[in-house]
Amino acid sequence: MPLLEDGGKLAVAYLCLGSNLGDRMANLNKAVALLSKRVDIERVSSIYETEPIGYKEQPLFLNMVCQIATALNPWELLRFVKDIEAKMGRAESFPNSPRLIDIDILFYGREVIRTDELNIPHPRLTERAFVLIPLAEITPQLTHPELDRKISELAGVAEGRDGVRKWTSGD
Ligand code: PH2
Ligand code: MG
Ligand code: MG
Repeated sequence: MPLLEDGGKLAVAYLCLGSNLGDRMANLNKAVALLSKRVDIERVSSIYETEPIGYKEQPLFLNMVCQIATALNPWELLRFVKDIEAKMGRAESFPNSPRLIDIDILFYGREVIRTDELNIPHPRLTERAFVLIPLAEITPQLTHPELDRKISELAGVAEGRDGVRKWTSGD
């Protein structure tokens, strides 16, 4: 099942990283460093401080997105990011605590994969300003393969945009 055309060509994928526990900035940096061991980090967005979506009773997140190039297929990429989450969580967390790091696959080329294990494009990304705003910063012209709408368009109309603010470590 070669998803990579012509054998060795790298796929471009987008990841969203989030942290709302501990030294959030250090957690994002560590995740990027661990990712870079097996994938090429091509672009990174600014870091944004974002209000929690879904479960409101938790601290503010730092979120960012990365564009990567990878020889891993989507299932290998999922395994790889889950291993990084586990490695970081095990070292610095305790049972039932919020996760220090969340790494979600947003897009993998223009693949559409809907299985229990793997859902690409990320099914909730179109509702999430904390994903769309950083993504629009690095790839505004990218189109969603199922909706054929540009990320810049989706980001422009996303709910909760005022809950997503650029963050600098001095804040
Ligand atoms: N992740 C969630 C649920 N809610 N809210 C923000 N602002 N940022 C996140 O990364 C986030 C969230 C589940 O993974
Ligand atoms: Mg998530
Ligand atoms: Mg996740």
